[in-house]
Amino acid sequence: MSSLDTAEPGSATTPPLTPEELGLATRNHGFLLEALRYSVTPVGLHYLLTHYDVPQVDMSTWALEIGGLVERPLRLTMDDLRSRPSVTRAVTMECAGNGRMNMSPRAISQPWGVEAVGNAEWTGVRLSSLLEEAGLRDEVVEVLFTGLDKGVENNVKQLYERSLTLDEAFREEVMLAYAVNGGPLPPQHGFPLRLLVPGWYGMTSVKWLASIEAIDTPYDGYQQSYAYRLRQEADEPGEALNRMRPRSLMIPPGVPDFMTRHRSVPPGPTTLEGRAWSGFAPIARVEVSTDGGETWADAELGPQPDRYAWVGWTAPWDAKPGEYELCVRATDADGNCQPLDAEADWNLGGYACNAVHRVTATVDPA
Ligand SMILES: Nc1nc2c(c(=O)[nH]1)N[C@H]1C(S)=C(S)[C@@H](COP(=O)(O)O)O[C@H]1N2
Ligand SMILES: [Mo]
Repeated sequence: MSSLDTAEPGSATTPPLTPEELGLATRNHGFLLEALRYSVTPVGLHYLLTHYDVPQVDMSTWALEIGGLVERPLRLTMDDLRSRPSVTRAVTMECAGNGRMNMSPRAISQPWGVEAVGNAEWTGVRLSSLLEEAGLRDEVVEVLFTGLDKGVENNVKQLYERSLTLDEAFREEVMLAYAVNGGPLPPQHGFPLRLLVPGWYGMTSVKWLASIEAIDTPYDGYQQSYAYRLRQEADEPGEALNRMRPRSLMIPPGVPDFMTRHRSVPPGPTTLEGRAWSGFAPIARVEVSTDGGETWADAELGPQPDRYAWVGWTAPWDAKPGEYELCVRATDADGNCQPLDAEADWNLGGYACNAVHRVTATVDPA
């Protein structure tokens, strides 16, 4: 059996899509490339990924428990959380499996194209302030976040859980979010409360948060020590995923063919545009190509109001009649860049495939 977003070792295969993958693709959705026009993604257009079922939450009994190796265990209701100082930040979140469909052979899992991303304005409470209030004991090395949702993956029955090291947990931009784009979290995005770790792939931003536990040994549960790791072979431990690699996407110009999404573009001067992000460092450069990646020209970068939000880019294009393969690639300030094709980053789980975005287009005769 396949498992969502966390391909089992040895399950990598080639097309056609399986019925299970199609089933996952209808439960979980990507965002729409034309929605790159909005800096803040409307909530309904934000990508969605849920491993199991969206849990039912009874707000008359729900409270966040903060316990484990702490001086003062806390039990916080939504009113308690909302009465604390709040922070709001625009944050780009992307699934670690984004780009998986471009890898060959591909992992059997949620079959993402390049659309597993969104940039929303999240509001909540700084995680560090709550951890300070609870008081971590000296022996604590990690904090564990447990969601309310349960399921089975590769025969392992589990609650959805992930941990963070103390360095990450105390980063000032890490928050527990109870609102998105000014409204309460919708059920599918983690109502009533989720962890939000800006800069990291989405798997670590645990939805439907029930508890936070301070622990004295690194957490080795399924979603941490088995899933979300880069490996070539099934029997190697692999390397844990964390930050988002740089990626840029373009608003496909012109109009699409219904089935293939191939574009028809009217001739004449136009502007290519889109957005770019990286979890490692600010975006330093975006380049576009109209010839499939043979030659590149620098795009102009827009303002970056929030370090962890994507940045807009534009590039002029004088579209002459003909056939084109439009490409865009981003480089961050650490020098991380996007590979030309997906082969370079092939891995068994189909993670972190940030190959350049390609859009084919026909510029019609005048
Ligand atoms: N409790 C819980 N948290 C979760 C998940 C989940 O299945 N259960 N999915 C994770 C994954 S893999 C991703 S990519 C993001 C997706 O967040 P979104 O659906 O709000 O876009 O949530 C993460 N948090
Ligand atoms: Mo994900």
